[in-house]
Amino acid sequence: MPRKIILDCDPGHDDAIAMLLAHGSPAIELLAVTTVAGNQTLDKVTRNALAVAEIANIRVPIAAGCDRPLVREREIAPSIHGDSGMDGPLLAEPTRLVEPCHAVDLIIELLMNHPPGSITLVPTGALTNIALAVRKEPRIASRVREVVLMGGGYHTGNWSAVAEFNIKIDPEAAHIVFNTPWPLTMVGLDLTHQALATPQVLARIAALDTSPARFVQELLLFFGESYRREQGFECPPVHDPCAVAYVIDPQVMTVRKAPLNVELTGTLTLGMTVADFRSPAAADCLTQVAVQLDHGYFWQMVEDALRRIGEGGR
Ligand code: PIR
Ligand code: CA
Repeated sequence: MPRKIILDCDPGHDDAIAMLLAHGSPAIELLAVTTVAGNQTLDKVTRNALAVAEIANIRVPIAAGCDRPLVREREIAPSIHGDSGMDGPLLAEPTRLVEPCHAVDLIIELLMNHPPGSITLVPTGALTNIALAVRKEPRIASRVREVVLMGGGYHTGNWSAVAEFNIKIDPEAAHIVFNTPWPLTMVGLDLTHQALATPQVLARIAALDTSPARFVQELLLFFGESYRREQGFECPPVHDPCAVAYVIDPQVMTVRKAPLNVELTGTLTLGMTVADFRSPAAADCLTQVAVQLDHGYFWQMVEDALRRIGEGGR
Protein backbone atom coordinates (compact mmCIF):
# COMPACT_ATOMS: atom_id res chain seq x y z
CA MET A 1 0.00 0.00 0.00
CA PRO A 2 1.48 3.38 -0.98
CA ARG A 3 1.97 5.89 1.82
CA LYS A 4 -0.47 8.80 1.70
CA ILE A 5 1.27 12.13 2.16
CA ILE A 6 0.50 15.83 2.21
CA LEU A 7 3.47 17.86 0.98
CA ASP A 8 3.55 21.28 2.66
CA CYS A 9 6.18 23.31 0.85
CA ASP A 10 7.57 26.64 -0.41
CA PRO A 11 8.90 25.95 -3.95
CA GLY A 12 11.78 26.58 -4.07
CA HIS A 13 14.18 24.57 -6.25
CA ASP A 14 14.46 21.61 -3.90
CA ASP A 15 10.75 21.71 -3.00
CA ALA A 16 9.99 21.37 -6.71
CA ILE A 17 12.15 18.24 -6.90
CA ALA A 18 10.42 16.92 -3.76
CA MET A 19 7.07 17.32 -5.57
CA LEU A 20 8.41 15.38 -8.57
CA LEU A 21 9.85 12.62 -6.38
CA ALA A 22 6.56 12.21 -4.50
CA HIS A 23 4.51 12.22 -7.69
CA GLY A 24 6.81 9.82 -9.54
CA SER A 25 7.18 7.24 -6.78
CA PRO A 26 4.83 4.23 -6.70
CA ALA A 27 5.45 4.01 -2.93
CA ILE A 28 3.68 7.34 -2.38
CA GLU A 29 0.15 8.54 -2.88
CA LEU A 30 0.32 12.32 -2.95
CA LEU A 31 -3.01 13.63 -1.57
CA ALA A 32 -2.36 17.36 -1.77
CA VAL A 33 0.30 20.03 -2.06
CA THR A 34 -0.01 22.96 0.33
CA THR A 35 2.11 26.10 0.27
CA VAL A 36 3.54 28.46 2.85
CA ALA A 37 5.56 31.68 2.63
CA GLY A 38 9.27 30.98 2.98
CA ASN A 39 11.72 30.88 0.11
CA GLN A 40 9.58 33.60 -1.45
CA THR A 41 6.22 35.25 -0.81
CA LEU A 42 3.12 33.05 -0.67
CA ASP A 43 1.91 34.21 -4.11
CA LYS A 44 5.21 33.33 -5.74
CA VAL A 45 5.71 29.91 -4.12
CA THR A 46 2.10 28.98 -4.88
CA ARG A 47 2.53 29.97 -8.52
CA ASN A 48 5.69 27.84 -8.60
CA ALA A 49 3.83 24.84 -7.14
CA LEU A 50 1.17 25.20 -9.85
CA ALA A 51 3.87 25.42 -12.53
CA VAL A 52 5.60 22.26 -11.28
CA ALA A 53 2.24 20.47 -11.23
CA GLU A 54 1.75 21.48 -14.84
CA ILE A 55 5.18 20.27 -15.94
CA ALA A 56 4.70 16.81 -14.39
CA ASN A 57 0.92 16.55 -14.83
CA ILE A 58 0.29 16.40 -11.08
CA ARG A 59 -3.48 16.57 -10.61
CA VAL A 60 -3.81 16.77 -6.83
CA PRO A 61 -5.33 19.78 -5.04
CA ILE A 62 -2.91 22.64 -4.41
CA ALA A 63 -3.92 25.00 -1.61
CA ALA A 64 -2.22 28.17 -0.40
CA GLY A 65 -1.65 28.62 3.32
CA CYS A 66 -0.05 31.20 5.58
CA ASP A 67 1.53 34.26 4.04
CA ARG A 68 3.77 34.99 7.03
CA PRO A 69 5.12 33.37 10.20
CA LEU A 70 2.99 33.12 13.35
CA VAL A 71 4.86 35.79 15.33
CA ARG A 72 7.88 37.17 13.45
CA GLU A 73 8.21 39.44 10.45
CA ARG A 74 8.35 37.67 7.11
CA GLU A 75 11.80 36.66 5.87
CA ILE A 76 12.48 35.25 2.37
CA ALA A 77 15.54 33.79 0.62
CA PRO A 78 16.01 35.50 -2.78
CA SER A 79 19.80 35.20 -2.43
CA ILE A 80 19.40 31.44 -2.89
CA HIS A 81 16.18 31.00 -4.88
CA GLY A 82 16.06 34.24 -6.90
CA ASP A 83 13.30 36.78 -7.39
CA SER A 84 10.68 34.24 -8.49
CA GLY A 85 11.57 31.76 -5.72
CA MET A 86 12.43 29.24 -8.43
CA ASP A 87 14.74 31.13 -10.81
CA GLY A 88 16.49 29.29 -13.61
CA PRO A 89 13.96 27.40 -15.76
CA LEU A 90 11.72 29.55 -17.94
CA LEU A 91 8.18 28.85 -16.80
CA ALA A 92 4.96 29.35 -18.69
CA GLU A 93 2.21 31.05 -16.67
CA PRO A 94 0.39 28.09 -15.06
CA THR A 95 -3.16 27.39 -16.18
CA ARG A 96 -3.95 25.17 -13.17
CA LEU A 97 -5.89 26.84 -10.37
CA VAL A 98 -5.28 26.93 -6.68
CA GLU A 99 -7.98 25.44 -4.40
CA PRO A 100 -10.51 27.94 -3.05
CA CYS A 101 -9.82 26.85 0.55
CA HIS A 102 -6.95 27.64 2.93
CA ALA A 103 -4.15 25.06 3.21
CA VAL A 104 -4.76 24.71 6.96
CA ASP A 105 -8.39 23.72 6.34
CA LEU A 106 -7.42 21.29 3.59
CA ILE A 107 -4.87 19.62 5.86
CA ILE A 108 -7.48 19.28 8.63
CA GLU A 109 -10.17 18.05 6.26
CA LEU A 110 -7.93 15.35 4.77
CA LEU A 111 -6.78 14.14 8.18
CA MET A 112 -10.31 14.03 9.58
CA ASN A 113 -11.69 12.21 6.54
CA HIS A 114 -9.04 9.51 6.13
CA PRO A 115 -8.57 6.62 8.57
CA PRO A 116 -6.47 7.51 11.62
CA GLY A 117 -2.79 6.73 11.14
CA SER A 118 -2.96 6.76 7.36
CA ILE A 119 -1.55 10.18 6.41
CA THR A 120 2.07 11.30 6.76
CA LEU A 121 2.77 15.04 6.82
CA VAL A 122 5.86 16.07 4.88
CA PRO A 123 6.66 19.73 5.57
CA THR A 124 9.56 21.15 3.56
CA GLY A 125 9.10 24.83 4.42
CA ALA A 126 8.37 26.85 7.53
CA LEU A 127 6.04 24.98 9.89
CA THR A 128 3.39 27.74 10.04
CA ASN A 129 0.56 25.77 8.37
CA ILE A 130 1.18 22.61 10.36
CA ALA A 131 1.32 24.48 13.68
CA LEU A 132 -1.86 26.38 12.89
CA ALA A 133 -3.65 23.20 11.77
CA VAL A 134 -2.95 21.39 15.05
CA ARG A 135 -4.00 24.45 17.06
CA LYS A 136 -7.23 24.82 15.08
CA GLU A 137 -8.08 21.08 15.20
CA PRO A 138 -6.10 19.35 17.98
CA ARG A 139 -7.66 15.97 17.09
CA ILE A 140 -5.37 15.78 14.05
CA ALA A 141 -2.40 15.11 16.38
CA SER A 142 -3.49 11.55 17.02
CA ARG A 143 -4.62 10.97 13.41
CA VAL A 144 -1.29 11.78 11.74
CA ARG A 145 0.77 8.68 11.01
CA GLU A 146 4.00 10.63 11.35
CA VAL A 147 5.61 13.96 10.51
CA VAL A 148 8.72 13.74 8.34
CA LEU A 149 10.07 17.25 7.96
CA MET A 150 13.00 18.91 6.28
CA GLY A 151 14.36 21.50 8.67
CA GLY A 152 16.77 22.10 11.47
CA GLY A 153 20.01 20.31 12.14
CA TYR A 154 21.82 19.17 15.27
CA HIS A 155 25.32 20.23 14.24
CA THR A 156 24.98 23.09 11.82
CA GLY A 157 22.86 25.94 10.52
CA ASN A 158 22.48 27.75 7.21
CA TRP A 159 20.52 30.87 8.21
CA SER A 160 22.70 31.50 11.26
CA ALA A 161 25.66 29.59 12.65
CA VAL A 162 23.30 27.16 14.36
CA ALA A 163 19.82 27.65 12.83
CA GLU A 164 18.36 26.33 9.61
CA PHE A 165 16.11 28.53 7.43
CA ASN A 166 12.75 26.68 7.73
CA ILE A 167 12.98 26.65 11.53
CA LYS A 168 14.63 30.05 11.94
CA ILE A 169 11.99 32.02 10.04
CA ASP A 170 9.12 30.61 12.15
CA PRO A 171 10.60 29.20 15.35
CA GLU A 172 7.30 29.45 17.27
CA ALA A 173 5.58 27.26 14.68
CA ALA A 174 8.47 24.79 14.87
CA HIS A 175 8.16 24.78 18.64
CA ILE A 176 4.49 23.80 18.37
CA VAL A 177 5.24 21.04 15.86
CA PHE A 178 8.19 19.63 17.85
CA ASN A 179 6.16 19.59 21.05
CA THR A 180 3.03 17.94 19.67
CA PRO A 181 2.89 14.25 20.62
CA TRP A 182 3.11 12.69 17.16
CA PRO A 183 5.98 10.62 15.74
CA LEU A 184 8.39 13.08 14.16
CA THR A 185 11.49 12.61 12.03
CA MET A 186 13.72 15.64 11.55
CA VAL A 187 15.57 15.41 8.25
CA GLY A 188 17.94 18.28 8.94
CA LEU A 189 21.05 19.80 7.39
CA ASP A 190 23.27 17.08 8.90
CA LEU A 191 21.54 14.71 6.47
CA THR A 192 20.67 16.95 3.54
CA HIS A 193 24.21 18.29 3.17
CA GLN A 194 25.03 14.72 2.06
CA ALA A 195 22.44 14.88 -0.75
CA LEU A 196 24.79 16.67 -3.13
CA ALA A 197 23.90 16.99 -6.80
CA THR A 198 27.31 16.00 -8.15
CA PRO A 199 28.29 16.29 -11.83
CA GLN A 200 27.66 12.52 -12.11
CA VAL A 201 24.12 13.00 -10.77
CA LEU A 202 23.51 15.84 -13.22
CA ALA A 203 24.75 13.70 -16.10
CA ARG A 204 22.38 10.87 -15.24
CA ILE A 205 19.44 13.25 -15.05
CA ALA A 206 20.45 14.83 -18.36
CA ALA A 207 20.55 11.38 -19.96
CA LEU A 208 16.83 10.91 -19.24
CA ASP A 209 16.23 13.53 -21.93
CA THR A 210 12.63 14.41 -21.02
CA SER A 211 11.21 17.85 -20.39
CA PRO A 212 10.69 17.27 -16.62
CA ALA A 213 14.31 16.03 -16.41
CA ARG A 214 15.49 19.14 -18.27
CA PHE A 215 13.48 21.23 -15.81
CA VAL A 216 15.31 19.53 -12.90
CA GLN A 217 18.66 20.13 -14.62
CA GLU A 218 17.88 23.83 -14.97
CA LEU A 219 16.79 24.01 -11.32
CA LEU A 220 20.02 22.35 -10.20
CA LEU A 221 22.20 24.61 -12.35
CA PHE A 222 20.73 27.75 -10.77
CA PHE A 223 20.70 26.23 -7.27
CA GLY A 224 24.32 25.12 -7.72
CA GLU A 225 25.36 28.65 -8.72
CA SER A 226 23.62 30.08 -5.62
CA TYR A 227 25.31 27.57 -3.36
CA ARG A 228 28.74 28.19 -4.87
CA ARG A 229 28.38 31.94 -4.51
CA GLU A 230 26.58 32.20 -1.15
CA GLN A 231 27.79 29.19 0.80
CA GLY A 232 31.01 28.04 -0.89
CA PHE A 233 29.63 24.59 -1.78
CA GLU A 234 31.07 22.84 -4.85
CA CYS A 235 27.75 21.07 -5.54
CA PRO A 236 24.32 22.01 -4.19
CA PRO A 237 22.69 20.01 -1.39
CA VAL A 238 19.18 19.05 -2.45
CA HIS A 239 17.36 19.21 0.88
CA ASP A 240 13.63 18.67 0.51
CA PRO A 241 13.46 15.44 -1.53
CA CYS A 242 15.34 13.75 1.34
CA ALA A 243 12.21 13.93 3.52
CA VAL A 244 10.15 12.36 0.72
CA ALA A 245 12.82 9.70 0.19
CA TYR A 246 12.55 8.67 3.85
CA VAL A 247 8.82 8.08 3.39
CA ILE A 248 9.45 6.05 0.23
CA ASP A 249 11.94 3.81 2.05
CA PRO A 250 13.36 4.62 5.50
CA GLN A 251 16.37 2.43 4.60
CA VAL A 252 17.70 5.31 2.51
CA MET A 253 19.07 6.87 5.70
CA THR A 254 19.99 6.00 9.24
CA VAL A 255 18.16 7.76 12.05
CA ARG A 256 18.73 8.20 15.75
CA LYS A 257 16.05 8.64 18.39
CA ALA A 258 16.55 11.69 20.59
CA PRO A 259 14.46 14.25 22.43
CA LEU A 260 14.27 17.38 20.24
CA ASN A 261 13.37 20.98 20.87
CA VAL A 262 13.65 24.43 19.36
CA GLU A 263 15.37 27.44 20.91
CA LEU A 264 13.01 30.43 21.18
CA THR A 265 14.89 32.81 23.45
CA GLY A 266 18.60 32.60 22.60
CA THR A 267 20.29 35.72 21.28
CA LEU A 268 22.85 33.74 19.25
CA THR A 269 20.83 30.54 18.96
CA LEU A 270 17.26 31.56 18.03
CA GLY A 271 15.73 28.79 15.94
CA MET A 272 18.42 26.24 16.78
CA THR A 273 17.12 22.67 16.97
CA VAL A 274 18.59 20.91 19.99
CA ALA A 275 18.83 17.10 20.04
CA ASP A 276 19.66 15.50 23.36
CA PHE A 277 22.08 12.64 22.69
CA ARG A 278 23.34 12.30 26.27
CA SER A 279 21.89 8.88 26.87
CA PRO A 280 19.91 6.26 24.93
CA ALA A 281 16.48 7.72 24.16
CA ALA A 282 13.57 6.54 26.31
CA ALA A 283 11.28 3.92 24.78
CA ASP A 284 8.45 6.46 24.55
CA CYS A 285 10.57 9.10 22.76
CA LEU A 286 8.59 10.15 19.67
CA THR A 287 11.31 12.14 17.90
CA GLN A 288 14.29 11.10 15.82
CA VAL A 289 16.89 12.79 13.66
CA ALA A 290 18.29 11.67 10.32
CA VAL A 291 22.01 10.97 10.45
CA GLN A 292 23.51 9.22 7.41
CA LEU A 293 22.29 9.16 3.79
CA ASP A 294 22.74 6.40 1.22
CA HIS A 295 23.66 8.85 -1.58
CA GLY A 296 23.47 6.32 -4.42
CA TYR A 297 20.07 4.97 -3.36
CA PHE A 298 18.69 8.48 -2.87
CA TRP A 299 19.59 9.68 -6.36
CA GLN A 300 18.40 6.38 -7.81
CA MET A 301 14.97 7.19 -6.32
CA VAL A 302 14.96 10.62 -7.95
CA GLU A 303 16.05 9.18 -11.29
CA ASP A 304 13.41 6.41 -11.13
CA ALA A 305 10.69 8.95 -10.32
CA LEU A 306 11.68 11.11 -13.29
CA ARG A 307 11.74 8.08 -15.54
CA ARG A 308 8.25 7.14 -14.35
CA ILE A 309 6.97 10.69 -14.95
CA GLY A 310 8.31 10.56 -18.50
CA GLU A 311 7.23 13.54 -20.55
CA GLY A 312 4.77 14.54 -17.81
CA GLY A 313 2.12 16.92 -19.01
CA ARG A 314 3.42 17.40 -22.55
C1 PIR B 1 16.66 28.13 2.32
C2 PIR B 1 16.53 26.93 1.66
C3 PIR B 1 17.63 26.37 1.03
C4 PIR B 1 18.86 26.95 1.13
C5 PIR B 1 19.03 28.13 1.84
N1 PIR B 1 20.27 28.67 1.99
C6 PIR B 1 17.91 28.73 2.42
C7 PIR B 1 15.17 26.26 1.72
C8 PIR B 1 15.01 24.90 1.04
O1 PIR B 1 13.84 24.88 0.23
C9 PIR B 1 14.87 23.88 2.17
O2 PIR B 1 13.52 23.53 2.43
C10 PIR B 1 15.38 24.58 3.39
N2 PIR B 1 14.94 25.96 3.14
C11 PIR B 1 16.87 24.42 3.63
O3 PIR B 1 17.30 25.31 4.61
CA1 CA C 1 11.73 24.23 1.13
